Amino acid sequence: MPCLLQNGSLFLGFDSSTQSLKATVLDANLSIVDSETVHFDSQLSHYKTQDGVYRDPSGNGRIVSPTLMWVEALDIVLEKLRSKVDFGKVVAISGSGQQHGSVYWRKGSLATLAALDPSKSLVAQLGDAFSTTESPIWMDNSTTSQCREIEKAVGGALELSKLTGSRAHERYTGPQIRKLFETRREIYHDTERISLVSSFMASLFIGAYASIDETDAAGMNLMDIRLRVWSKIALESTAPGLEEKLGKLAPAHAVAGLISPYFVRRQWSGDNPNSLAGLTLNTPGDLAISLGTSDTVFGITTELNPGLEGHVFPNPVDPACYMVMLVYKNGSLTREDVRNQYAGRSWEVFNKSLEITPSLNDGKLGFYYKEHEILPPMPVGFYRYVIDSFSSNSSEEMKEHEVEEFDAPSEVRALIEGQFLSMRAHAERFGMPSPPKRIIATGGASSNASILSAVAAIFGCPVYTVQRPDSASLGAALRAAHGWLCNKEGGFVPISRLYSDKLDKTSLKAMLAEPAGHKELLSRYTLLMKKRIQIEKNLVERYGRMKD
Ligand code: ADP
Ligand code: XUL
Repeated sequence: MPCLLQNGSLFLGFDSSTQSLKATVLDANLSIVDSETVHFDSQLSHYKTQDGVYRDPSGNGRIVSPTLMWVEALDIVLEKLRSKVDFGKVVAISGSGQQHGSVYWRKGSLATLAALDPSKSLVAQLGDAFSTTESPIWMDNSTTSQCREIEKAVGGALELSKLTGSRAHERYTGPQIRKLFETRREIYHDTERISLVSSFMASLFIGAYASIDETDAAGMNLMDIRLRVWSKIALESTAPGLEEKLGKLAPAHAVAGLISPYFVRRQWSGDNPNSLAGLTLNTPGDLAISLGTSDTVFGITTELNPGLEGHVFPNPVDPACYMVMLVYKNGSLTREDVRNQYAGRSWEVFNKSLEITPSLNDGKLGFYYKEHEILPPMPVGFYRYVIDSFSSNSSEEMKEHEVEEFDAPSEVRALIEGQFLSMRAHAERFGMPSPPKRIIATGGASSNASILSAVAAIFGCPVYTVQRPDSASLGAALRAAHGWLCNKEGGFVPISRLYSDKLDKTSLKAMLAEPAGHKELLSRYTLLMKKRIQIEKNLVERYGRMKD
């Protein structure tokens, strides 16, 4: 393709996610030339994480990751890349981090960052750089009281959502900072700068504190979503003296600094926003489903309409519109748990179970919350129901009874159907396209064709995938190229100019994975979805964490 990008140049994208650090290298034709992964549990086993995290054994919901592990992962991935990629050709770098996670730099660390010695590893030089060595991450659920305090201080949950794009959520960085201030004040005061995972990783590249990007900042409950500046009232409701610890915000399309004469670094962002870029999502009828450690559903919109459910973020690649998203904590790790219990620890057996059980599962509905769920806000627990009058044409007439357990294959189908019925119901309620024109699936589990076939049947639309399931690092590499182009042209240019009518010649091309299921089945799923939502409402009333 005639290159807007300089021939021979390379663009590097990273994704520091829950379970691994991934890297993707794109050439000037936007073809993938290399990709590397460092898996935390297995390749950095001395940190003794499970799924990349530490879960507090007391059951208080505290979930953190060792900050230094992310640093060491970067050392390793750069080593791996160095053996295959000519770093001299890399002209731009960008990256993503798991959203919401935070890093606390000790006083004096700016000087350490500025004096990093390239002949030594990063991990050898940053051992003392953090005021707390453990970073709270998006899976954490230990800040419920801080969430309620912050909501109360700004005038209620809906007010906070209108102000920042979301009501207060335990994993959001503002409530996490408030908890640190309330419970470990000396650490808060010893902190010079608070980074998100994205700006933290960027800081390692530029040897200075990188600004927090506006899109990722929307996952903190601290930024005014309309004005894209820190909100004074949200800051004051969180902790004193916070603004100076956060530094300035940077627009998502800004180039934040030079790494060396060769490298231009583009603003880093959250993993879901970068996935939106990597999936080239630019049509309002498109919906993306990411099946990674978390499950997320996201799309784009031109209207700003925040409510109590879901989240609104600035669109990282188009300043004129927004990204809307739903997030599930019970994603891949819960599927692994059910696979281990009911499918002999094997994806093959898991998929076989989906093949041998009928669509709609004979009215067996399951709710599997291995972790505290975000959507709906439910504590840990598994619930199973059988619909008695399953052939009825009205969900109100369908009656259900609770059971202890299903047969093993039905457990698998109940888990998979349950997740996508829930996604469809909440996505419709949130005003996302229904039915979508198409779904683009990404994340580790999007490589599973049996799961994608259930998605196509339940949503009633075709499902597409991209070449590699790690769209966050791919999107980061694309954004690196976009940053380079904006820099060259001296201002913002739409990202689609990079690929416009040549998308099918690039590694970003979406490929049809599953055609839409048939119409009659879709209408039965619609009834089952309504029934599921009624049962879910009852469960939330009985056990839920947030009843408003
Ligand atoms: P993250 O980026 O959040 O760390 P990934 O997108 O890399 O996560 O996804 C990792 C998950 O992918 C694993 O936890 C695993 O359960 C899931 N996965 C990998 N292969 C399959 C498969 N064939 N079927 C279902 N899930 C899979
Ligand atoms: C998004 C969220 C998760 C993390 C996973 O709000 O909490 O999707 O970004 O890395």
